[in-house]
Amino acid sequence: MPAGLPVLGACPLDCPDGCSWVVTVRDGKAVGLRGNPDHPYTRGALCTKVNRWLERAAQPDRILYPLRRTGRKGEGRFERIGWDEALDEIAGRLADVVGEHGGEAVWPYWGTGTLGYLQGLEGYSGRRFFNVLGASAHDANICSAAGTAGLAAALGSPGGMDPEDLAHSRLILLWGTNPLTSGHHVWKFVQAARRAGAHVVAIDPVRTRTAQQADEHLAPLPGTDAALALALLHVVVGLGAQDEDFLARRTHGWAEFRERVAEFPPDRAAEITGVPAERIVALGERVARTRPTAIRATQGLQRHSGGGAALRVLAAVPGVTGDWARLGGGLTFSTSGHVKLNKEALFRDDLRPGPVRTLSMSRLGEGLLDVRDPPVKALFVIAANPVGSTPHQARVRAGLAREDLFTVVLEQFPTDTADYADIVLPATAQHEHADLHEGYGHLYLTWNEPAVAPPGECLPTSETFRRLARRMGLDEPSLYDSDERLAEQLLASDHPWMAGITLDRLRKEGFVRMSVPAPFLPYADGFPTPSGRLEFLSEGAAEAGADPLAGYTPPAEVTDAARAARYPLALVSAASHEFLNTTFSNNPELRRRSGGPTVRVHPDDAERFGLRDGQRVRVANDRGAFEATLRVTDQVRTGVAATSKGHWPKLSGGANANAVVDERDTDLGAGPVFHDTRVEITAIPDDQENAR
Ligand SMILES: Nc1nc2c(c(=O)[nH]1)N[C@H]1C(S)=C(S)[C@@H](COP(=O)(O)OP(=O)(O)OC[C@H]3O[C@@H](n4cnc5c(=O)[nH]c(N)nc54)[C@H](O)[C@@H]3O)O[C@H]1N2
Ligand SMILES: Nc1nc2c(c(=O)[nH]1)N[C@H]1C(S)=C(S)[C@@H](COP(=O)(O)OP(=O)(O)OC[C@H]3O[C@@H](n4cnc5c(=O)[nH]c(N)nc54)[C@H](O)[C@@H]3O)O[C@H]1N2
Ligand SMILES: [Mo]
Repeated sequence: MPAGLPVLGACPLDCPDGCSWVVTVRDGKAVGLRGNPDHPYTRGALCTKVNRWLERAAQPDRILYPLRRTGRKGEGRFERIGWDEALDEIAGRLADVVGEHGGEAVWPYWGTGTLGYLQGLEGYSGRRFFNVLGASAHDANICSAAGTAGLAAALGSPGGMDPEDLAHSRLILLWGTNPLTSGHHVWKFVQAARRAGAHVVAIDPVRTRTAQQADEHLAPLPGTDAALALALLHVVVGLGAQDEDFLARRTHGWAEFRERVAEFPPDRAAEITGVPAERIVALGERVARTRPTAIRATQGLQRHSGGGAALRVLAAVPGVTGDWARLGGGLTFSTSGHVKLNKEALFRDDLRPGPVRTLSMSRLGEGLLDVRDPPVKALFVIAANPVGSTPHQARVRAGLAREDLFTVVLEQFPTDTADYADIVLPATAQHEHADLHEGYGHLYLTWNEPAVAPPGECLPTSETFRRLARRMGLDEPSLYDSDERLAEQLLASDHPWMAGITLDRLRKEGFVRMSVPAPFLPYADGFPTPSGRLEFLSEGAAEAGADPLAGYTPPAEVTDAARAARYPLALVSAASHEFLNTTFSNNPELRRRSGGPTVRVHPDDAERFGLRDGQRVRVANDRGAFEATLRVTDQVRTGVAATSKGHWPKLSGGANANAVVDERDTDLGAGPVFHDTRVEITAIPDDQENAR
């Protein structure tokens, strides 16, 4: 490490690990960045991507000044303007829109570029400002909504076990999660369990980096996990290995759920999932005899029509085995359910002039093209790149191209989305602003102290909205609270887990573990559901239009037989190793390492469709198409095509995987269905390729 002053900060990215980092500052410049060795989860290591954080922040394509569009929408031609001019124009246009169409015609579209409470999604920086205007509410459902809703139905909260307690597990099911790519710090705890003799199973249609390191890998067809889990329970119950005491005292609806389990013998599940029945029986026997068993499920398997149902059934597994009562047993999805910050005090939704409608982050195309009364007339895109990240790219582009839409994009880089902006405002990067973070894969809060002055005329998002409020002449005093004041309000929580956590302490120590009981058995005293028990049978789910009983919901694009026949492969577009969503995708070195967009298929499927390794192909359906290089490999099971999310469309021939993804909701939580997408793959003829 270079000599200089260490400044403690936090990685802002949308990743469960929420790392604590140390910036080294010399002569006012950030000259080094490393993982905080003292943080129990980060333990000194960052990742392939964030090791290049400072390099990314200093890239020549960084946006440093406010910009005004001079070309057509989408063309990406801009001129530099001053902040005064930018704020005047935005304030004027906003006042017109609100005056003519009402506040709900304004859509503040927050993304996951930073999860900070002060600058980003968690706290919705600027939310107070938009509340005063009466803007539409934004449902940030793009990532984990289905699983969160499914777990809420079953457990009452998505919190689950502390991932660090995986170290105490004897059997770990890594289910629809690829931690060695999407959040590798949990691996230390998996390895600790292994050293103590634990068996690790990956359940994923793709033999990922993680699956390659596991002791065993099962490759179900996408969207069929609930059927697999029900069959594992069928084996458990067949062996009489259910925990009758736990079931009687702690669960609701066991008699009904037991009948549902009986409907899924391994043979039937084998047909649905494509996993051989004897593998299901063997794993079911292992679950039956191994205490404690833990399930690590993250977002992958809930990006399906039945994503909510899948998490309900997965949460039921430790209910049947009684593992919820054991340290190292249960399920972990997102620890954010355990964070007890005073979010109401930060959000101030009471500032709204009245009730407002909610618009869905995963349905931006619909929001801009179809929504009426009032139509969306002003769009603020904050730390998001929806052209690259949101379903049905063609519709997103069509919406953003509307001439009567006023679009402001707060960004660090000239993304495909920024290309549609009327005004682009330059945003600071994490080491240039203050923020407060949780990690959704651990139980620590982390403070991010600004390490250096912002480059050019970049401003923190919080400051941008203070200036805009002033420009609009808004007199609500809380719009002008400083970042420190906001952090203090957020930390002022009377929940016992927040006891003793102050801004002073966070600043001094960098991070603080929430004061959860030790050992941490989150549902030791019951579940936060209406019945106080784990609910196999849930009235809340029934009210949301789902099956009252936890069960299997097939993927919609499979149930539609005509569609499945027309588009023979199920496309999974999961986390890429080199990018974080579309963040880092414009870093030259990481782009080079990614090898550009690829799509992997099994040798049998390649033969079936007459495709060869290394060929340029078109991955398409009736919504659109993207181009990729074909990789023929048995890492992918038959019937599946695997690509990765995150490529910038404009650096990849104009489209990425979201060109083919539908704007359709999951069963619970109204999340997106990224991995529930049927496609066909055809070779791009060589002459066409040469002509390009
Ligand atoms: N390097 C890197 N890290 C990231 C991200 C990134 O883009 N790059 N993204 C971050 C974000 S925003 C998130 S939400 C998380 C997401 O990280 P994960 O939760 O790991 O989610 P995915 O990468 O979407 O999918 C994980 C695995 O699920 C598999 N999968 C897909 N469908 C199914 C299914 O139906 N059943 C089963 N069993 N498996 C299935 C995929 O093949 C994939 O290997 O990672 C975060 N970390
Ligand atoms: N096909 C497919 N698509 C997916 C997924 C998938 O599995 N498959 N996963 C989805 C998931 S899990 C998620 S979370 C979404 C994420 O989708 P988005 O929320 O749109 O995230 P990104 O694409 O990373 O874009 C974030 C942008 O924020 C900018 N940014 C970073 N920090 C700041 C800041 O401090 N201030 C401002 N103003 N800007 C900042 C970055 O430069 C970047 O351009 O993508 C989804 N898209
Ligand atoms: Mo995400």
